[in-house]
Amino acid sequence: MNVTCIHLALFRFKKKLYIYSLMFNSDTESMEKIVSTAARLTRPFTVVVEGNIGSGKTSFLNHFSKHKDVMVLTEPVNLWRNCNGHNLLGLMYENPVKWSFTFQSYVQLTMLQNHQKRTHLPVKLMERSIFSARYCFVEKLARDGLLPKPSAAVIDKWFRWVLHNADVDVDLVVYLRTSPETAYERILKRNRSEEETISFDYVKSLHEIHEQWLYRKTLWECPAPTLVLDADLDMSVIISEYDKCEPFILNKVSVPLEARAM
Ligand code: 8LK
Repeated sequence: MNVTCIHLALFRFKKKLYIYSLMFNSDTESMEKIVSTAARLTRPFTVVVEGNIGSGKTSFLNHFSKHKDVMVLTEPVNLWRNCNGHNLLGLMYENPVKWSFTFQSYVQLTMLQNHQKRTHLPVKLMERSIFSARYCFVEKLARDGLLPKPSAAVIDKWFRWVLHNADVDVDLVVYLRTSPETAYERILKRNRSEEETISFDYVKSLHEIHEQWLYRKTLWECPAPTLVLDADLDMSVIISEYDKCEPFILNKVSVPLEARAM
């Protein structure tokens, strides 16, 4: 057992001990307080929002960031753009053969940091995850031969190690499902400087990987039940779709095992 495992085991043990001590020692404390303390000490209901580039994740997160019970964690793009002064995102798009491994290693680390972030709020809503990092983006780069096989193997080893040794558990996946055409149109419209080189073909094949993973479920494992939203809808209409899925996100209602588009 290594040091990280011991720390993790010790933390879980202390947590349980504290909850038991509350339950057995307090005659005045109400059950409600015990339950809320236990909830605070355990992981929040964790939702990850997945989808192609340009699928509208930012609008979705902005919508839920107004909710008092939800901690929103956006993709750490600013970190990717400035790793000790280096714009890794820009370098990756400029020269993927040279920089994909560096960029994806950092993405994996920053995603793990987001999974590990604590909150006293009952719900944590993350933009993408360590799962899409490995299953969609690393996969795409490896398939295209832009990430050499030995480099992809190292990222995969790290990923598997993390799954077994850290808490990256997810309770719900929201898949913002767009057509590649709509996603590409939105990418062109937002005009992010690093993304100038993205081609329609790239968006199309990234779409296909998302479909296999989260819609058809023929690729990889899904880390949690999936809610599929029609994210092609216009902004004026999509708000009502967000509202419809609110009870699932706030953990008021469980998602049926095979939930499809709402
Ligand atoms: O999402 C912001 C930009 O970063 C977009 O151009 C796609 C790129 N990106 C990537 O190449 N690999 C990634 C993510 C984003 C997110 C994860 C988890 N992996």
